[in-house]
Amino acid sequence: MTNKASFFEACQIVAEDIQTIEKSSPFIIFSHFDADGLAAASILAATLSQADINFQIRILERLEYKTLNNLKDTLPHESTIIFSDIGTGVLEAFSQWKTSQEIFILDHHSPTSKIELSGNIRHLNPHNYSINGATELSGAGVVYFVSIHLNPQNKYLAPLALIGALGDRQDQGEYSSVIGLNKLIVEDAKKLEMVSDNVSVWFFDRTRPIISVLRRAEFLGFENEIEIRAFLEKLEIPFKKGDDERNFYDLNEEECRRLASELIVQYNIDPDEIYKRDYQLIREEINFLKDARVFASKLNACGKLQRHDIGISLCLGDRQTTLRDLKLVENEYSRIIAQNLKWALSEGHLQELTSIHLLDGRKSINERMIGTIISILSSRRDINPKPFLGCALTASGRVKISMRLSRFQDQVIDLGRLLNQVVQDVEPESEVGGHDAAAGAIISETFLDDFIAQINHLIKEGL
Ligand SMILES: [Mn+2]
Repeated sequence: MTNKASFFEACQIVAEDIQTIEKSSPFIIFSHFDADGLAAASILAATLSQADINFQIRILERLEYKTLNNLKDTLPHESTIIFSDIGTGVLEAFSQWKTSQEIFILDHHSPTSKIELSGNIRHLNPHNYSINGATELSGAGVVYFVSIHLNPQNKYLAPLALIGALGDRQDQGEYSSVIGLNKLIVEDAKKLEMVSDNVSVWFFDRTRPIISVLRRAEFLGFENEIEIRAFLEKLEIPFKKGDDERNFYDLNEEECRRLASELIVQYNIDPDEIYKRDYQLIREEINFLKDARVFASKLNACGKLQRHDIGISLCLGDRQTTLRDLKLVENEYSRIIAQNLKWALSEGHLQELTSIHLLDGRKSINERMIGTIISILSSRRDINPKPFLGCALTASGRVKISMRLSRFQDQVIDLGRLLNQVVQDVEPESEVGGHDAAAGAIISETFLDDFIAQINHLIKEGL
């Protein structure tokens, strides 16, 4: 049997188990707080409602051994518990969970070791079928395949599974296409005429005025709006329509092509940064939500500001009060980003060490924001291209480390591996996660200086 077929067989078994379980008390869903986790929780919510199963949703920022151990005692004995986009990281804690509860772990994070679980704890993860959960299927995708095995009519949830994959940056194929099982999800959505996927000139949030779209694309390196206006004038691309600003979608095909080729030829921008597979949610009535990547970014903002309720209502289709609430979330999110960036770029807060940039945000930046802030810094052309390391304090008094490669550096470094290696040396019991270009860890504050020194040293030595 192919990997795919055995994975689907496992989805089928999970679906049957969910169907046959005694449903005397509501299911309890624990999901992750990022876009993928919120999309996964929403697919579960839609699936269980349709099957007349009562449920509650709880969103977690992370699932540590301690969190899971505390949870154990608070959950009703007869409940069924689903973990989505979360759980694989603490399989060992699950293996010690002696319980009669029915537990489902539907995750795509990479398991660190093979662990035997008792029969009432099921762990469904593409990695166990040689399917790469980092690039080929997200948490929402795993839940989606269970959902359609429960009821094939649930294929209308495919756009949410795609949003989850994009939220986890799984668009790593040619022209930023999704690959692997994610592609089957796109096919399902296309058959239902819910998604289109043409390759086109792509910038973030094209419903905004052209100038502001280009200004926000930090990697283009425009210094200010005057420069962008001059650029557009030279190309004879009008940025006004009467008194109104034209938005990016107003550009015709020819104008898009002219703009792209100028950026590629004269500004040396990599074509892969400009041409992308454009996943459009055709049935979406709200313009700015039609771009699935933008949709994912909105969910992400909801997660970061702990307004999971808004994210989930958005996924479930509420376009009334949710839109108003979303606006408030976005304003607040932009305000926090602007404030943090201003802080990072003032008075030497961003320090340049021999081989990394260090942003010590322990006193100023929230743990949920540190990754976002260094991601933005890492796409700026005006900062020397080196890896970025940011840190912030967690609620439990530990230090969250986030690392990103600069968008402009040539040196290839697997940051996930690097962090793992240093953690093994410094504090082996810490949590680490991530891949080549983005990775993170949570460590004790006592080890922080050591940790940074080692990373700086290892990169200098070429690892
Ligand atoms: Mn995920």
